[in-house]
Amino acid sequence: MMAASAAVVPADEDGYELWLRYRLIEDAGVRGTYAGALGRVFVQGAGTSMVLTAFELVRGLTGLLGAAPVLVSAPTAPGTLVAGVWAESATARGVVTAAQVEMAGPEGYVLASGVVSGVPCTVVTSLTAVGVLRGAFHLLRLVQTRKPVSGLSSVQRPANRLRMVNHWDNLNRTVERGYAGSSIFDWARLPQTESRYGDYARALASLGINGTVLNNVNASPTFLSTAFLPKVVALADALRPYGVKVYLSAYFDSPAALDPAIPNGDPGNPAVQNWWRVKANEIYAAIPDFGGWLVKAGSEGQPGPIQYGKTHAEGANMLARSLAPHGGLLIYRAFVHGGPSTWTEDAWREFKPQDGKFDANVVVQVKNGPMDFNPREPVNPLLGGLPGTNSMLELQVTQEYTGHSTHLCYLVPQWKEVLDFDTHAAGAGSFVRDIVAGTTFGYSRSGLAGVVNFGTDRNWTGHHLAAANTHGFGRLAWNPALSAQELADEWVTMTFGPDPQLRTVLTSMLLRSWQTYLDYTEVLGQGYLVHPLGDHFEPDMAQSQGWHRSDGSGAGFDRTRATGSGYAGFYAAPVAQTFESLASCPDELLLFFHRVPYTHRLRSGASVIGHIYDSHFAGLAAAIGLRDSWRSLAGRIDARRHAEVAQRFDQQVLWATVWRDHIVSYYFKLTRLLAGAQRWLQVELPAASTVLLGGQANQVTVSVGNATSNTVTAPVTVTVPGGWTALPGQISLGPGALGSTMVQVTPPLRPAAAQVSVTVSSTLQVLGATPQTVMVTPAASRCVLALDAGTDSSALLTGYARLSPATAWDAARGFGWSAGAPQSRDRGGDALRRDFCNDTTRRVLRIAVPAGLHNAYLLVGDRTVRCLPTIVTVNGAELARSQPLAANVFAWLQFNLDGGAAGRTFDLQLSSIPNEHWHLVAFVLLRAGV
Ligand code: GCV
Repeated sequence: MMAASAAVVPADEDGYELWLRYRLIEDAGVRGTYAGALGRVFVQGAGTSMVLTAFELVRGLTGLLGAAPVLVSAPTAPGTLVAGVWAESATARGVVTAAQVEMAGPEGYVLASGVVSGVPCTVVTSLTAVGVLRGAFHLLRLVQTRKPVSGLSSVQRPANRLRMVNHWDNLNRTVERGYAGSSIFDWARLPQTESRYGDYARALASLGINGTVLNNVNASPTFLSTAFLPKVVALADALRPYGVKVYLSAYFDSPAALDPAIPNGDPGNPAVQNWWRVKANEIYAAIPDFGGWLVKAGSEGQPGPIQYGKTHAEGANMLARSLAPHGGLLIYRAFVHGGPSTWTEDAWREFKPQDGKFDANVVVQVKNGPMDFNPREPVNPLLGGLPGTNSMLELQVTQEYTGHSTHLCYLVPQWKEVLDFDTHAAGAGSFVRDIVAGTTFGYSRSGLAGVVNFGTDRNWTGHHLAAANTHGFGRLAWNPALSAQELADEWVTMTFGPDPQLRTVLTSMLLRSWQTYLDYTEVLGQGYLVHPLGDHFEPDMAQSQGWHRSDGSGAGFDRTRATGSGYAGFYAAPVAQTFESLASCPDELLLFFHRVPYTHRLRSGASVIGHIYDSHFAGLAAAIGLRDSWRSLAGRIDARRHAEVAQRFDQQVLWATVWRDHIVSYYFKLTRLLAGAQRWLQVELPAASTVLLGGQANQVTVSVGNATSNTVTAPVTVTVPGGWTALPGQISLGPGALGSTMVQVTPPLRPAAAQVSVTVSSTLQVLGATPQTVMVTPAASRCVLALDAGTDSSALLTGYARLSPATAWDAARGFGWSAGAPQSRDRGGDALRRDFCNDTTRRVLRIAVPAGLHNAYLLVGDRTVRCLPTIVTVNGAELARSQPLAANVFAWLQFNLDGGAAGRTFDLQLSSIPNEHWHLVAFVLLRAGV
């Protein structure tokens, strides 16, 4: 049942339908076969979920078959599709036995072909209406993927009881680690609902997801306020018919935050316990099937029981007891960590001693790895390490460390490795998939949670191909036995159609994308190679050194029991031994567990350093291969989606180059070893050289490395934007040598963020030559006012005046804060961008502007954290507003200030969106026309 490859380019699509696309089956014969089996629809059973079932079947079949199915009230003609709750459908009972439907359970369903009163029928049935709805989606999936619908006898019972998505969505609609626009939940407009909520629910229901946590685990207490409850009720009502329960993330100290009479969140305080009981009663009165609370406690600034001298079990149980009378769950995260040296040990040390002490309605939610969601980590030893505690697995669908919505990184192969990992926790065959399904230790509640990647972008996930991860997560939560190949092919076919060439190419792209990402970003399991506090997108080996530990004398972090942190010993004996021993530790996790010399040989025969170099060159080549494969699909995919994804692949190749160059150059600088198949030159603009003074010549240092076995003498050139001038430098470096040279760059006076690239004019390949952003700020001598904002003591840019929180308005000085001091931060780095003033409250910067028209420029950004808008208003009029900026991206805002005939002062009010920080890095005033 294959369709012919696309002869005409399909019509443009925006991706909104996700995998629920029901395009006409082109082959008339195939279409006829399906129409013959499913052309008549008989829905039996009452309630909203059954109405939705009928709606979905009609919608799907109409699209696929090109004609609406005939709705019938009895199976009197062959080819009737019967969808009914088993107890309410005599027809279903005629085909499906009680034993079958019981086997599927209340959440599952049965698809069966049979004959009723001589009439051949296809039956979708379940003990519940929601089960029938899920079955309807399954049946449509069969048609979408051109699978047979005859001879069906399929009992579908979910492997996991909890199949949840977690939103890290905030009150102001920002999304922590979200890369697809804003939060889909419009809290300001709720309880007014919108059609997108229904479409969201359909998408979840089609995968069998049965729970959603609506808000970020870094939770605002407001979500539990009484005033907020109607909003949650509205969403619960919208999602209920689709079988999706709502849960809320709860702030541990909510009682103190919401009730002025309660001093803290101490679980031992009866007033606190009572507050939670009353809160649970209030919520359940409004939402009788409310799922429960998810809690991040004692982690990354969130309060928790330890600060009150209580254990995690005591804290969790106190909360759980308020939910228990209502059948609610308390999901308690095990993500706790201290600094880099004990990071991987902390969760084990805090949770392992508590095993068996948690109440029955507590589920401990454990991330797949012990660090965070790095591209590769060993399986978290708490999975299998808590036999006496209900546990569930937390995966990250949103691509925090795996390329945001820029890189294609299909995570199902990674998740399969986790699910299929044998922990040996209860002897051989103790797979993670069975532990979280609850069967290994007899958990009463357990399952999977995925930090989801949905946002307000029209296609939900930013990158069209990122929806493959959403789909794969949901399907694995239902059935972890599905293979990555099956899931990739299913998603591709549902999302882009059944063209065989397209399916082959795109499925293969998905399946190799994680390994490709690992090859250009990762180093033998080291974990963090990004700035630990930042956006987790760009490489930053220097800032993550405490985590990866590689230095000139060796690579890796010793986590053995014998000589290291002892982490390897947390696993069950055979696994612990495998990781402990250098001889048996898998190479892909080598540097997570061991510290070795760079000359250490891997199983491939390559040295560690040779592997680091070669795998990163190969990774970039593979990323280019992904881009080329996508380009080869032009004409087989609608032009709009093809072009949008093609743009992302261009970016991916650019960033893969940045990653390769960063990692390879870093290790060459550390080791000066030549190894592997590649030889190259490397150039680098040290951070200080990426700030240029406008309107004057800058002597810029360029570092150069010669990773070849010959002496290299060559000019070092700079490509600059129009209106700039640049004079080259020259290097002469022996084999394996590092050196530097100066180039001269003169940008125009005006502030700008501009792209330059530095390279060595040589036939050798040059790493570090991709264009990079330099910041131009006017030479202070040419400015009316030049302020470097930040802390009281950090370095200042030459000639710039300090603007710190302590700089109160002073008429003689002509600038300063006029009503309350802001905060400041120092992130380290170059003098200009290292530090800034900031606040979540509006602050006023008063500026004396001399007579005449002036251009004001304000630099915003943060080296480590992304920035939401900084808004400048004067007398209520908005003069400038920055776009949201990724970490380490800076932008100049510009507006005019007219000093009139005699000069005047302006009060610049600085603010952001609610609860977010504005940023001020520098302020410059130039006379207009200069
Ligand atoms: C929700 C990491 C992420 C944080 C996230 C945290 C968590 O630290 O970078 O953004 O916060 O994990 O899972 O709680």
